[in-house]
Amino acid sequence: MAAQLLQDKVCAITGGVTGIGRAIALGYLSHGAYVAVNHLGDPKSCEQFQTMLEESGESKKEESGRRIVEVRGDVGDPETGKKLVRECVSRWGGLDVFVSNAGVCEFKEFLEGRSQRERKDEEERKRRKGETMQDRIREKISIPLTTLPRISPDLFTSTVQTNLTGAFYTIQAAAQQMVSQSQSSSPRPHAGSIIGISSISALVGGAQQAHYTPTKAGVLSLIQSCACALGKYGIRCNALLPGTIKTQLNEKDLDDEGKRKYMEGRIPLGRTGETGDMVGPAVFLASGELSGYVTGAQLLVDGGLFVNLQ
Ligand code: RM4
Repeated sequence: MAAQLLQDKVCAITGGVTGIGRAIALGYLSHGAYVAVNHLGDPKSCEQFQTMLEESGESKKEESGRRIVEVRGDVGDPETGKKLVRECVSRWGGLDVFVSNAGVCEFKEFLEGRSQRERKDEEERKRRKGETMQDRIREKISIPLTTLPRISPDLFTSTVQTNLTGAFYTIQAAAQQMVSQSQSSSPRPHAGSIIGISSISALVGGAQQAHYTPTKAGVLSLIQSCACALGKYGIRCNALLPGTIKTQLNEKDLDDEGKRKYMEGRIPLGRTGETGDMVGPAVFLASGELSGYVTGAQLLVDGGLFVNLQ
């Protein structure tokens, strides 16, 4: 049996039934932890949680004896984080590790108008149709500014609500519990580890992510301040910065061969990431034995993408 680096640790994770969250939740389970998995509670997420029960073998056990449990709710609702923490305390007696992972990213142009790619495709079509350069230039400047939806106020607000406001509410609820544990007469072996899933996009921009990158920069900054605020209780707060990891968030984006090849070409390790690549770093930051003096840190998990200028 692989080393159980999180034996009987109580862990909670938001957005834990798909992508990076799912991989970390199942990874923690495989290291001997108890895991409370938050998801939105829509039929698809409920189904995805059921497949996690099967995949982990926990479905064979009585519900009360399982090491994994679901907690439904939108992280943008301040009550969801509190509910998630309460479930851990009532079921397993406390909370050791909290992973703020829930996030959304719908690729969208910042402004209306045709994207670079659409213009190129259009150009090519016209060139093949033998249209002159003059015709094409005349065409270019006459394209009405209504074709491609830009980032709407609703999309901006909902992205911030889930990615940043949700992180704030859920991390605050977890910290509240960890502080009260650290001041109780029987404190837990380690005061607690809080992990914020930020992104390489906290450090660099994305032409179709102007609503998204500020939220990831926000999560990184939130974690840095939490490290300052909670250090006196022995609680550690660190950020993981995934690069381009293949998940449901970028499936459509990376389906575009041009875009995928461009990303792969920019990554020194030569491939986009798998969700499993996030498990080791998440176990490292969760374990008081492995990272007991690590707090306020940001760990890129990107195959070298960030540093690769040339
Ligand atoms: C990440 C980063 C990746 C993108 C995903 C959706 O934060 O921006 O490049 O594919 O989000």
